[in-house]
Amino acid sequence: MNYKTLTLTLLLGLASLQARAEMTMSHEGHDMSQMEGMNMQMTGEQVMTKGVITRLDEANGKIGIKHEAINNLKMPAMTMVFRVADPALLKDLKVGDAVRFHAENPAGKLTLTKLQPQ
Ligand SMILES: [Cu+2]
Repeated sequence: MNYKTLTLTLLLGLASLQARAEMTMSHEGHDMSQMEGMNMQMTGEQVMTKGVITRLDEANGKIGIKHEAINNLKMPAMTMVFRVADPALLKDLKVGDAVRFHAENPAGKLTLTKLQPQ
C-alpha cells in the first residue's frame, strides 16, 4: 500500500463514519419532534375557558373577566384582570359579553393568548 492509497482509504473511512453519524442524528431529531407534539397535547395547550367580561381597558391591553375554572392553570372560578397578548383581541368586545379564552402564565403574568365571543 503506497501513501496515496492509504490516504484515500482513510478519507473514505472517515466519510462513511460521518454519513452514519448524520443518519443517527436526523433520526433522533425526528423522535424529538414527535415527543414535543405529545407534550403539547398533555399540557392542554389549547384549553378554552368560559367567562363574562366585567372590565375593558383597551389602552393598557387588559381585560376583567368573571371566569369559570381554568383547568390548564389549575385556577378556580373567580373575577380577575388579565393581560392580553395582543390588544387587537379586545376589538369588538364590550362589558357583559360572554367569551371563551385561553390563558397562560408565562413568568407569573396571566396572559390571554386567545379570546373570542362565546
Ligand atoms: Cu382567576
